[in-house]
Amino acid sequence: MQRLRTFLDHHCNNPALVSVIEGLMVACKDIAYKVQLGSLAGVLGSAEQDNIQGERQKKMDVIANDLIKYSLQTMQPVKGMASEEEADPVACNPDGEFLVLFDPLDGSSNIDVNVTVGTIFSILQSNPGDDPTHESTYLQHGREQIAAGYVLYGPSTLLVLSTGNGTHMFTLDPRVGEFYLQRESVKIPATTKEFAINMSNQRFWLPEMQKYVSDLLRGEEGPLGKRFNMRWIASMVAEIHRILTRGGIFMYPYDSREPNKPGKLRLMYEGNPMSMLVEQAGGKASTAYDDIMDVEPTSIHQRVSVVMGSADEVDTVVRYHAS
Ligand code: AHM
Ligand code: MG
Repeated sequence: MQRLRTFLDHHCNNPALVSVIEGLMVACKDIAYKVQLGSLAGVLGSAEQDNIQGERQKKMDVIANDLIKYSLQTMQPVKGMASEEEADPVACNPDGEFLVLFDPLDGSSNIDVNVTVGTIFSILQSNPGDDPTHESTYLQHGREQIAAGYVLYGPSTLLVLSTGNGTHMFTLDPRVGEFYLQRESVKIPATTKEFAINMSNQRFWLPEMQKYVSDLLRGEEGPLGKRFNMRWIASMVAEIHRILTRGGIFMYPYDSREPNKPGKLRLMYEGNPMSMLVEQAGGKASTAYDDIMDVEPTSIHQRVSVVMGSADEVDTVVRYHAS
């Protein structure tokens, strides 16, 4: 079995980047340990405060955010960071070369019911002269990411990573504290019969999305000609992990409740890194109109409509929106 470090030494020709990924994994192993202890570590429940998005934070959102933040602040190659849980970007080493954006605990509304949660991260190259405290420094397109990944805290703790050369999965052996290669260059099947969407929001979607989902629910008798199965975990990391493992389509689309905030998910902490992982595995990631990684970022906390997974099914959704 190949250790993460050995794999990265062979696959990533950038020692500074490898050291950042390894440093992030130290923080993530700590998060995994606390998540596993749950109530025994006193980490479940609400933090009784809201984040910048106006969402109630869980205790573990704050703990995970602080663990990653403090770890990034000690890394020499990191110039600055932006977090879903922080109002403003945070400066690290002024001579650093990377910017790290992260969702410290995606799916945290599930934590009290012991369902899989995860940390999502995106790594960008900083430009000389960039001010790491300024939002504009971080506003690069998804295509400019030099690495993206997530760590899944489920029955096993997994790292799923891309440095632009395929998407690879690693499993943590908690007995020795090492990640080992589980699957190299995963491939998402192009076709699928499994979809994931929060159906309770149906009346708020665009008419095109309502039509697609209603056609899909008609099964073999509908225009899509096949019977679909539905899954909704309410934890994007877990849904995307299922899709990377066996295919599927995940959608959190445009929503009329938030005309200026397309959908719920965040472009920089969720949309872009997950799009890189999905595309590097042969899948597609779209807003329903454009590739997510081509969306022009205008704010670090901006939202984006998300349709990603098996390539043919994403194409079908895009076709519904083109007509
Ligand atoms: P979070 O980052 O605050 O946890 O929010 C994102 C999560 C995603 O993981 C998941 O797909 C979605 O919110 C679930 O939303 P819903 O509450 O509509 O089921
Ligand atoms: Mg999230």
